[in-house]
Amino acid sequence: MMDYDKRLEELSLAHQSLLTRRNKSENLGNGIFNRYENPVLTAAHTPLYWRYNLNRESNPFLMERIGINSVFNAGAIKWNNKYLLMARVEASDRKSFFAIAESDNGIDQFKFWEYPVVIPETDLPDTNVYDVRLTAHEDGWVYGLFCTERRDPSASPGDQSAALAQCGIIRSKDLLTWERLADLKTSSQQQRNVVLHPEFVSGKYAFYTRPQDSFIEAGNGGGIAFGLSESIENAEIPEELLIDKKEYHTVYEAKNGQGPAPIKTKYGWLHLAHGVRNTAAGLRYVLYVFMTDLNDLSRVIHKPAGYFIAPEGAERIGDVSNVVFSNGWIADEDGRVFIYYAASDSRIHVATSTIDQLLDYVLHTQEDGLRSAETVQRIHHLIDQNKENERL
Ligand code: M1P
Repeated sequence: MMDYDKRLEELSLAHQSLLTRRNKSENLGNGIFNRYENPVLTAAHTPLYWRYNLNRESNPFLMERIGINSVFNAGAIKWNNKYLLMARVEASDRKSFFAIAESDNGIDQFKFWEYPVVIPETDLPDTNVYDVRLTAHEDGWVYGLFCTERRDPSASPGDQSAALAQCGIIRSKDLLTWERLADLKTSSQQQRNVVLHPEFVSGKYAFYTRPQDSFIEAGNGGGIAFGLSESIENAEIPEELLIDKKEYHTVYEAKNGQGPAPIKTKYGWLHLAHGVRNTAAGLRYVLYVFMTDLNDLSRVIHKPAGYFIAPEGAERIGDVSNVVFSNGWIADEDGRVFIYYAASDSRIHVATSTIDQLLDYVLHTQEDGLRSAETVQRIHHLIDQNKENERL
């Protein structure tokens, strides 16, 4: 006969030890950011009382009644001096939802709030919601823009995977209760990775979008776009302007998407985005950084070549392997930046950097030369420079 009390005690101890575990930064890093030893949030971090019916009579085997598969792709915000992640939690039934976890230092001991977030629905219920981007807008609200997915009504009965993705919008003043606004209207059939800019632009709400014409492939969707809407309650973008396009033989040749809302610096807006390329082993998702002009948000003024973060070691393995994805970062008052990135659609990691480091990276790293010969020439140049400076 199973010892209910013993099992409960062991489960609680294991959970407590995970939640109180400290995180350690890697030693050397690349000078741009530091990775950490442990993921900050995983499925195992979800409270036991979300998963187990803790009643000896109705659950004598103390079995999990609701399975949690993964915790990934989190929006992030600093709130009341805590570092908050609004994570995409995916249950074992494949439905994802949002739940907030908080930490005192942003790098470890994240703990979920008691209840997952309740998202009110529109007249057209969402089948699945995911990848929220949080924006503290200058209008005083905190907005969450997320992907709402529903079955494609034009799909044949035999096709049970065709979906339509659009941008859902919620807002809150306390992050506890959320108001649902109308879904964003654009002329694109599919819309994912939509992000609200934190400031008004010409008195309007500004959005980064990613129009595409098929669910998985970007198709003719050209990349990250920018658009303005008169209203947020009934947001509609009449015109999307392509600002960062897909490009042949780069890390964003198949598709790309804006990450979190950009960070304002004295030199321009810092953006974090993901780029996707296709390989024989499937799609590979990496993160890259670029900067847009302070006055003309549609103008990219700096864009270092290649990726900023690519999946490494264990990060490469998960439900959708070879993926890093970020929709949340926090710029702290002291200049530190916490970059929350999910690994392989399974768990969340943190990388830390500073505004100074990110500016140095974005301002002084060369743009993609787009040809092998150019890369070789750049390395030759660097070797010669180091020789001149007697660094060899
Ligand atoms: O599986 C990788 C990612 O795929 C999608 O991103 P994108 O729309 O750019 O292809 C999203 O479903 C994202 O959640 C997921 O991490």
